[in-house]
Amino acid sequence: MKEYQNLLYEFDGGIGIITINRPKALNALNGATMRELNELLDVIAQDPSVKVVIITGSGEKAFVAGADITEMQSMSAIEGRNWGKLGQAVFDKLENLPQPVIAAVNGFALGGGCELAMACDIRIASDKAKFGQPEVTLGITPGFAGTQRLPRLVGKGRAKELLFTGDMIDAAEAYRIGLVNKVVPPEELMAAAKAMAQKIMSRAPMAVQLCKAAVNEGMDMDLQSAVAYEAEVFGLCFATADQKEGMAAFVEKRKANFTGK
Ligand code: CO8
Repeated sequence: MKEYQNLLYEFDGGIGIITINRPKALNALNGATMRELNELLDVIAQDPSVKVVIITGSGEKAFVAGADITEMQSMSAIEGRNWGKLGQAVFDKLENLPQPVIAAVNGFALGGGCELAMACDIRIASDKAKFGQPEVTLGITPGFAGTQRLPRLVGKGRAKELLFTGDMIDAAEAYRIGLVNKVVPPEELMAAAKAMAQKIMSRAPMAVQLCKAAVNEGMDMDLQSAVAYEAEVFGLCFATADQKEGMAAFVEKRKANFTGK
């Protein structure tokens, strides 16, 4: 496995764990980190041994404290647009990775960090985590799809409040508004993320993958098209060995042994 400058990658029994690793800059996303993440996601997408991915930040303080402000400070309009497009493309790739992705949010998730967490399928936060989109305090809008994913997760009104004020919220409030799925003490964060990964891994892999595709594709369609898409996906499950196994196991009152076929 290739060594990265700004990322750590480990593989632990079916779980690929990506750590954004620039703790001195609170794991701020610079161009080099984003390009490495892009490359690593391509590797993971092609690796069937990775069943679930967890993304976290290095150190105790931050998940990711945003895009790297020192790098953005002198950007021209065109460079800013290209930087936004790169970030959007990488986060799109993450959102549509075949494997489920869990963000283990260990600290500040601000700006691009909140956007990174929102591009994951599920967010588990330490009770020390803080979330926000402080871009307006810097004279910019979010540029890695925060204006789009935040309202889809928490609703327009709450999203606009966070976007217009730039306020930070704590993990309890993030949970209350539906921005995170679960809040745990910091020392339990990785165990909680791995436990959820294990549970997902125990389910029929193709069915999980198709659920992800149905939600992601369907959310961008009108309801009628989306439910029609779901019917196709549902039908496809009946072509898998795991559907036969899952239903046979139920009828025979035993635990299913899924093979991902
Ligand atoms: N970029 C670069 N460096 C950073 C960043 C960042 N986003 N955040 C923190 N750092 C650095 C600090 O500069 C500091 O470096 P040094 O030790 O060399 O001075 C180090 O990390 C530690 O940070 P602090 O000393 O500030 O730590 P504090 O505990 O005092 O404060 C905070 C922690 C509150 C998280 C504070 O660091 C902070 O406010 N950071 C910036 C948060 C922010 O505004 N993030 C949003 C950035 S904009 C963005 O993400 C837009 C994404 C889309 C862009 C698309 C463009 C088209």
